[in-house]
Amino acid sequence: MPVAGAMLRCGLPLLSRVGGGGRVLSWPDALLARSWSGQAEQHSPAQDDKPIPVDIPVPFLAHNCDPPPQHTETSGEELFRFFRVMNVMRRMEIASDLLYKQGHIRGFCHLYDGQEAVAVGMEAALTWEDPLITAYREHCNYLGRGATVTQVVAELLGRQAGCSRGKGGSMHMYHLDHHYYGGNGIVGTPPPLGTGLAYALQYLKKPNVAVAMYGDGSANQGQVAEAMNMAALWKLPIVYVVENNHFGMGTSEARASAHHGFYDRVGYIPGIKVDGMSVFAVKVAVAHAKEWCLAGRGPILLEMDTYRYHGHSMSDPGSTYRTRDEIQGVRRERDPIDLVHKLITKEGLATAEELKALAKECRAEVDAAVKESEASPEPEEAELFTHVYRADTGVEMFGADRHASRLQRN
Ligand SMILES: Cc1ncc(C[n+]2csc(CCOP(=O)(O)OP(=O)(O)O)c2C)c(N)n1
Ligand SMILES: [Mg+2]
Repeated sequence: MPVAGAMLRCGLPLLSRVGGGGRVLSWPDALLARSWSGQAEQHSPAQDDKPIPVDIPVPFLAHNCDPPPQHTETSGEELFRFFRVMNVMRRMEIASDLLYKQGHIRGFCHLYDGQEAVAVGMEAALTWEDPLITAYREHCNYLGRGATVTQVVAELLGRQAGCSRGKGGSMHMYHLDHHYYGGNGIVGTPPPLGTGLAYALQYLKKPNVAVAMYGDGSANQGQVAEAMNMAALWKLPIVYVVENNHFGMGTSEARASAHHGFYDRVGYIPGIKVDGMSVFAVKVAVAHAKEWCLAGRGPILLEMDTYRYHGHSMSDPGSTYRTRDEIQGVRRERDPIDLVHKLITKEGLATAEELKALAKECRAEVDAAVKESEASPEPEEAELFTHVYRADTGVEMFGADRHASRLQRN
């Protein structure tokens, strides 16, 4: 099959950060820039871009707005890209799990495997000019904003090649140039901080939308409601994305939330419930929500129905408050990578064998990044107090309680 063969020969690095001429690209563009380079003879964009119809079988549920369409189009290029990116994300999380269990990663570490379609589908509908903020389960969101696997894994290992030079660890990933605001360990903070990002967009008259992510467990916090009130009052361009993976640590949504459902709980803010295991449903819903906000209609809420395969964090085996059957059932019936796999084979773009080889390539890519991270040195002792505060504000805080300030000396 010529298209599949050409695609499978694209064994190129997965994520690049900035395209030619320093233009900031969204990751699909960036990925394309890398994937197409040098591939012209093997690869026919015309063939790969042929539209492929996709049905979204799980109905969108809408509250106070029209639902997005139940069908969309994709292309061979997009399908292979989704397949590769989600595979790399999953392998990276599995590798991190192993490194943690071997004692090489310490401290907090929250894995994202199972939820990949949310990060990937969102980025397919956004650009890196649309600010994104999330909580602590963030490794894959950071990848989606253009980071490399090495930047993530080395950070988890506390090495200089990490995105915070090994001094932050999990939950402290940030990419100012790509409008990625982390990485926040305090539950419920992305909605108020994201509302500030949306306020800035409105104030600066930018044609963009802010996206603030939080979980089903965080949704009951007061600060979430306060932020939404302000966003609705001022018609701020913000998409609140609640990743409903059905548990906050070991507490099920049924035990924590008086109202079942998150998309329809804020009377005055429209919302849509989305199959968060389908990268296509997520992409369509986020595109719909972005359009809503850019039309000046104010905030909108998307509930992503998703599932995490690992426990809450590394200290949670994840199987005491849910059954192994439940986890296996989701893997079997709703796995986000499987969905894309099925479409690729159904369309005859590649065989199962070829996709297995492609997945193996993604695994090798992650293994190489782990090796590179392990080879990177730990931060120098002299770096212990650098990058704690931003240096160029003109003000220096000092004292044990950091309450005193003085003008910075040059
Ligand atoms: C203000 C605050 N309270 C409690 C915690 C401890 N905590 C960390 S994660 C978490 C559960 C949050 O669950 P959810 O919002 O559903 O996100 P998920 O972990 O499922 O992605 C809690 C209670 C915290 N980090 N911050
Ligand atoms: Mg949750």
